[in-house]
Amino acid sequence: MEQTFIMIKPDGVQRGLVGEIISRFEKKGFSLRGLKLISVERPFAEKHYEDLSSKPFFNKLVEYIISGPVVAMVWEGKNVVVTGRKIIGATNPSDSAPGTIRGDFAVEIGRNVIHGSDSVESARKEIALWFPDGTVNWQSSLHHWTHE
Ligand code: YYY
Ligand code: MG
Repeated sequence: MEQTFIMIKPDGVQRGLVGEIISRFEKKGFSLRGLKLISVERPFAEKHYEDLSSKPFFNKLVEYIISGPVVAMVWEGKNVVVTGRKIIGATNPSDSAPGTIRGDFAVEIGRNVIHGSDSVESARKEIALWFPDGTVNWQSSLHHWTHE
Protein backbone atom coordinates (compact mmCIF):
# COMPACT_ATOMS: atom_id res chain seq x y z
CA MET A 1 0.00 0.00 0.00
CA GLU A 2 1.25 3.51 -0.87
CA GLN A 3 2.84 5.68 1.82
CA THR A 4 3.65 9.39 2.08
CA PHE A 5 5.73 11.57 4.36
CA ILE A 6 3.86 14.42 6.05
CA MET A 7 5.50 17.02 8.31
CA ILE A 8 3.74 19.63 10.42
CA LYS A 9 6.14 22.58 10.25
CA PRO A 10 7.17 24.64 13.33
CA ASP A 11 4.36 27.17 12.84
CA GLY A 12 1.76 24.37 12.79
CA VAL A 13 3.15 22.93 16.02
CA GLN A 14 3.37 26.34 17.74
CA ARG A 15 -0.14 27.27 16.64
CA GLY A 16 -1.68 24.12 18.11
CA LEU A 17 -2.72 22.63 14.78
CA VAL A 18 -1.25 19.15 15.37
CA GLY A 19 -4.51 17.51 16.46
CA GLU A 20 -6.55 19.17 13.70
CA ILE A 21 -4.12 18.07 11.00
CA ILE A 22 -3.81 14.49 12.23
CA SER A 23 -7.59 14.34 12.47
CA ARG A 24 -8.03 15.33 8.81
CA PHE A 25 -5.81 12.47 7.64
CA GLU A 26 -7.45 10.01 10.05
CA LYS A 27 -10.99 11.00 9.06
CA LYS A 28 -10.14 10.70 5.38
CA GLY A 29 -9.39 7.02 5.99
CA PHE A 30 -5.60 6.92 5.89
CA SER A 31 -3.55 4.96 8.41
CA LEU A 32 -0.80 6.39 10.59
CA ARG A 33 2.42 4.36 10.26
CA GLY A 34 4.92 6.67 11.96
CA LEU A 35 4.75 9.73 14.23
CA LYS A 36 7.32 11.77 16.13
CA LEU A 37 7.90 15.27 17.47
CA ILE A 38 11.45 16.23 16.55
CA SER A 39 13.73 19.27 16.30
CA VAL A 40 16.06 18.96 13.34
CA GLU A 41 19.41 20.63 12.79
CA ARG A 42 20.47 22.62 9.76
CA PRO A 43 22.26 19.81 7.82
CA PHE A 44 19.22 17.56 8.21
CA ALA A 45 16.82 20.27 7.00
CA GLU A 46 19.18 21.00 4.08
CA LYS A 47 19.15 17.31 3.17
CA HIS A 48 15.34 17.15 3.32
CA TYR A 49 15.08 20.13 0.95
CA GLU A 50 18.21 19.35 -1.13
CA ASP A 51 16.28 19.54 -4.43
CA LEU A 52 15.59 23.22 -3.66
CA SER A 53 19.15 24.16 -2.69
CA SER A 54 19.60 26.49 -5.69
CA LYS A 55 16.38 28.42 -4.98
CA PRO A 56 16.61 31.99 -3.64
CA PHE A 57 14.33 31.09 -0.70
CA PHE A 58 16.37 28.02 0.35
CA ASN A 59 18.16 29.56 3.36
CA LYS A 60 15.00 31.18 4.66
CA LEU A 61 13.17 27.86 4.25
CA VAL A 62 15.85 25.97 6.20
CA GLU A 63 15.81 28.63 8.97
CA TYR A 64 12.04 28.21 9.25
CA ILE A 65 12.17 24.41 9.46
CA ILE A 66 14.83 24.47 12.21
CA SER A 67 13.09 27.25 14.18
CA GLY A 68 11.15 24.80 16.39
CA PRO A 69 9.99 21.22 16.67
CA VAL A 70 8.13 19.60 13.80
CA VAL A 71 5.80 16.60 13.72
CA ALA A 72 7.04 13.97 11.26
CA MET A 73 4.55 11.37 10.10
CA VAL A 74 4.08 8.52 7.67
CA TRP A 75 0.56 7.98 6.35
CA GLU A 76 -0.59 5.02 4.29
CA GLY A 77 -3.51 4.40 1.95
CA LYS A 78 -4.66 4.23 -1.64
CA ASN A 79 -3.17 7.15 -3.65
CA VAL A 80 -2.09 8.80 -0.39
CA VAL A 81 0.69 10.85 -2.03
CA VAL A 82 -1.55 12.74 -4.46
CA THR A 83 -4.56 12.79 -2.15
CA GLY A 84 -2.37 14.01 0.72
CA ARG A 85 -1.22 16.94 -1.45
CA LYS A 86 -4.89 17.75 -2.13
CA ILE A 87 -5.69 17.71 1.60
CA ILE A 88 -2.71 20.04 2.14
CA GLY A 89 -3.54 22.48 -0.67
CA ALA A 90 -1.46 24.61 -3.02
CA THR A 91 2.03 25.70 -1.93
CA ASN A 92 1.10 29.39 -1.74
CA PRO A 93 -1.76 29.84 0.74
CA SER A 94 -3.08 32.68 -1.46
CA ASP A 95 -3.88 29.96 -4.01
CA SER A 96 -4.92 27.16 -1.60
CA ALA A 97 -8.62 26.37 -1.71
CA PRO A 98 -10.71 26.73 1.44
CA GLY A 99 -11.14 23.28 2.94
CA THR A 100 -7.47 22.46 2.47
CA ILE A 101 -5.07 22.72 5.40
CA ARG A 102 -3.13 25.62 3.89
CA GLY A 103 -6.35 27.21 2.61
CA ASP A 104 -7.88 27.10 6.07
CA PHE A 105 -4.87 27.84 8.28
CA ALA A 106 -2.12 29.70 6.38
CA VAL A 107 -1.52 33.14 4.91
CA GLU A 108 2.11 33.20 3.77
CA ILE A 109 4.09 30.82 1.56
CA GLY A 110 6.92 30.97 4.11
CA ARG A 111 4.52 29.92 6.92
CA ASN A 112 2.46 27.30 5.13
CA VAL A 113 2.12 24.93 8.11
CA ILE A 114 2.71 21.55 6.48
CA HIS A 115 4.86 19.52 4.09
CA GLY A 116 3.79 16.53 2.00
CA SER A 117 5.83 14.40 -0.39
CA ASP A 118 5.25 15.30 -4.05
CA SER A 119 5.70 11.80 -5.56
CA VAL A 120 5.93 8.16 -4.55
CA GLU A 121 9.67 8.32 -5.17
CA SER A 122 10.25 11.39 -2.98
CA ALA A 123 7.99 9.81 -0.32
CA ARG A 124 10.27 6.77 -0.28
CA LYS A 125 13.37 8.98 0.12
CA GLU A 126 11.80 11.21 2.77
CA ILE A 127 10.47 8.28 4.83
CA ALA A 128 13.96 6.71 4.76
CA LEU A 129 15.51 10.03 5.87
CA TRP A 130 13.07 10.80 8.68
CA PHE A 131 12.36 7.23 9.85
CA PRO A 132 15.68 5.40 9.42
CA ASP A 133 14.59 2.76 11.96
CA GLY A 134 11.45 2.02 9.97
CA THR A 135 7.78 2.54 10.68
CA VAL A 136 5.08 0.56 12.46
CA ASN A 137 3.55 -2.27 10.45
CA TRP A 138 -0.07 -2.66 11.51
CA GLN A 139 -3.50 -2.71 9.93
CA SER A 140 -6.39 -0.70 11.29
CA SER A 141 -9.49 -2.78 11.98
CA LEU A 142 -11.36 -0.07 10.02
CA HIS A 143 -9.25 -0.68 6.90
CA HIS A 144 -11.91 -2.71 5.09
CA TRP A 145 -14.46 0.06 5.71
CA THR A 146 -12.28 2.56 3.81
CA HIS A 147 -10.54 0.35 1.25
CA GLU A 148 -12.26 -2.19 -1.07
O1 YYY B 1 5.87 20.86 -1.98
P1 YYY B 1 5.49 22.23 -1.45
O2 YYY B 1 5.79 22.41 0.01
O3 YYY B 1 4.06 22.59 -1.76
O4 YYY B 1 6.35 23.31 -2.26
P2 YYY B 1 7.87 23.23 -2.79
O5 YYY B 1 7.89 23.84 -4.16
O6 YYY B 1 8.43 21.85 -2.64
O7 YYY B 1 8.66 24.22 -1.81
C1 YYY B 1 8.96 23.81 -0.50
C2 YYY B 1 8.64 24.94 0.44
O8 YYY B 1 9.44 26.07 0.14
C3 YYY B 1 7.20 25.46 0.37
O9 YYY B 1 6.30 24.68 1.13
C4 YYY B 1 7.36 26.84 0.92
C5 YYY B 1 8.76 27.26 0.51
N1 YYY B 1 8.73 28.18 -0.63
C6 YYY B 1 8.96 29.52 -0.41
O10 YYY B 1 9.20 29.93 0.74
N2 YYY B 1 8.93 30.40 -1.46
C7 YYY B 1 8.67 29.96 -2.70
N3 YYY B 1 8.62 30.85 -3.71
C8 YYY B 1 8.42 28.60 -2.94
C9 YYY B 1 8.45 27.72 -1.88
MG1 MG C 1 7.73 20.00 -2.18
